[in-house]
Amino acid sequence: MLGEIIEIPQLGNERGSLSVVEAGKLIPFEIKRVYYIYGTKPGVERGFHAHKVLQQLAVAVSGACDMVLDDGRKQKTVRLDSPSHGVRIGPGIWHVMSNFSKDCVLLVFADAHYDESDYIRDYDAFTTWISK
Ligand code: T46
Repeated sequence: MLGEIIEIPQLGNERGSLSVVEAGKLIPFEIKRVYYIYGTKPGVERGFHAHKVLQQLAVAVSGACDMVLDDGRKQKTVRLDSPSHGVRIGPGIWHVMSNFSKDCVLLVFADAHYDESDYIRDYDAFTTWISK
């Protein structure tokens, strides 16, 4: 499903909150890499690519940003503004992040190591690739 939201349980008490993402339980893929995007300057947009095979889950663990997801036919905009909600970014989804708050930390779980050859960074190349 385009822009599927995964609810991440909040385990909390008077001491505060704790959330956990377990591979094979909350998300149906192994986690091989975790990265985080932060300090994004006002007005900056990021992404502008799709992945050929990579599966990811993105969570704004602090602050907020928007993500537009595009499967070549439909677009969906998701506001990421909670540590208890993540969006799945499957393969073949063009995505663009924008409207980062100053305090935004976007945490991303990925099922493979970094591989630039998995990126399609040109929108026309993406639409050609997705229609094959
Ligand atoms: C994605 C969205 C949500 C690495 O060397 N290793 C890594 O694991 C990553 C993620 C990036 N890089 C390098 C590649 C570039 O030279 O870091 C630089 C910035 O990456 P990029 O311009 O791709 O960043 P975003 O914010 O446009 O996209 C990132 C991820 O790259 C991408 O996979 O799905 O966040």
